[in-house]
Amino acid sequence: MTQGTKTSQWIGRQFINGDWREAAATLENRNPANFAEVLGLFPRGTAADAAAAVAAARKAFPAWRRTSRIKRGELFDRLAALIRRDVDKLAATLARESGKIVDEARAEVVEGLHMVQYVCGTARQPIGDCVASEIAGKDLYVRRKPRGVVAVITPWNFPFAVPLWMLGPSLLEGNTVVFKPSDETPEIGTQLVELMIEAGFPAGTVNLVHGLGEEVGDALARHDDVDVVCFTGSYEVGSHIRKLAAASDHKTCACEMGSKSAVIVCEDARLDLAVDAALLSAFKTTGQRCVSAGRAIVHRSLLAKFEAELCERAKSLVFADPFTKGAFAGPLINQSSVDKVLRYNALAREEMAKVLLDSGRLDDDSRKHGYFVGPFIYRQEHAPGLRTIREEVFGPHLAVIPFDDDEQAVRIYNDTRYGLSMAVVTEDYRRWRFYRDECDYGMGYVNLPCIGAEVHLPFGGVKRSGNGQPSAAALIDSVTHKTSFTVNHELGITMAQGMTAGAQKQ
Ligand code: UN1
Repeated sequence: MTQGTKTSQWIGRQFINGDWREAAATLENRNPANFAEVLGLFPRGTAADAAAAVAAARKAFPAWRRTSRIKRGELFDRLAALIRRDVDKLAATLARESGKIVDEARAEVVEGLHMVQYVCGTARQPIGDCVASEIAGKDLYVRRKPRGVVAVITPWNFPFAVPLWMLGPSLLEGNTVVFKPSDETPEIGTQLVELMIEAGFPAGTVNLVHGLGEEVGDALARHDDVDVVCFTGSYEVGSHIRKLAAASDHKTCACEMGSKSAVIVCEDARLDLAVDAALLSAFKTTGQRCVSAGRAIVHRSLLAKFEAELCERAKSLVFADPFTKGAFAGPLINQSSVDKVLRYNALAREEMAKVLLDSGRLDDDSRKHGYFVGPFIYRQEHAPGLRTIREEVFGPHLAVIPFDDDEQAVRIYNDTRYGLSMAVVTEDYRRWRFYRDECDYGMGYVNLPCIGAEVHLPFGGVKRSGNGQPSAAALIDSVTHKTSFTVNHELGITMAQGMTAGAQKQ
């Protein structure tokens, strides 16, 4: 498609109670690599649509939770086959509307597939424990039960894998769901639901509502018949959702929010590996992973070499249309992201940083219609009160912060209100153990970037990065309730804790 062309190829619909529904109003879905291109129109859902979807999910819940867990799991097996069939189509949609380069978009589809495979395998795993009682004639069981209706509110930067991190465990455990994809990536969300329908998920178990966070997202978080809200996105929105959810007595949230993740380069680090780790962590996905590194915390003895190599390599990275061969990353998602990143780049200068590389807005002929911004790298000595080395930017903006000893590196690392992902580059097993234990994070890495987690691990952070309810494999804990169940096999009653059963006949 040539730049400047305006088309409306795709008309999205909502899926409620087993029916595709048109919406009264629509929103445009634009290509971030060429904002003149309208990829399609999709529904601007309302609070009433959200309520209808919650009612459908509630209605479907009793039959779904009574369905055999193995049968529920088998639907995920079918879904896996459909994702494999459509992997190229899904990757293309994802790349087009999120701006993620197509090779990475494919990796994300594969990550979603891995989650589906994990969920399918988990169907045959125990749903609880059998534990001993003080009384020989009693059996004690711990059993997970579904919570009910789960609202799944997901971001544009991982619009296929993150929904599956949440939809998978929720549905497997017997919950029903209302899924609200980001308004930046409605089409891939719709394609995922289409595949789920084709796989055979019954009407009402999966409902899809599109629209704006402040309209549909808020309505779901507020709705009294939603039991769990699963959210991934910014700290500001996550904290707003948690407050809305707290107004009802029973509702819980699993929130994965912002970060100021870091790669720590120790004095014994292999320089080539450290530079690779920093480049991937800071600039892959144009710095728009929630785990992207905004900081490289580097031992002073390596500083000059590290900075020179890092900038040299960063200059050669290609930020281009997602379908360009050899591209390393694509555009930012929208104009407000561009404004935010450029504002933080300027703020680094105001905070007296030494700017090492400022690629700025990339607006040559091939990129002037897209939201392209290149790497910004600066050296900043750690000091109290500096904003750029503490706040999340969500773009290709990297501070190099020198340190002199490991204790200081840990203090620098922990000096932000976030705690999501941390990588340490070292050859010394005593050293990485120290960082492992002293840094605040949800995902830790040694001799790797701080991005690239696998689905069978818990994914979530501490401080402002999360509320202690990680997703991916660990989401099962958030969407189930652990119940105890005690069965007496004796003819009379013997109480635990040595309590006498006074009411009984002697
Ligand atoms: C996100 O950063 O928003 O760990 C999700 C990773 C990916 C998921 C990232 N598996 O980088």
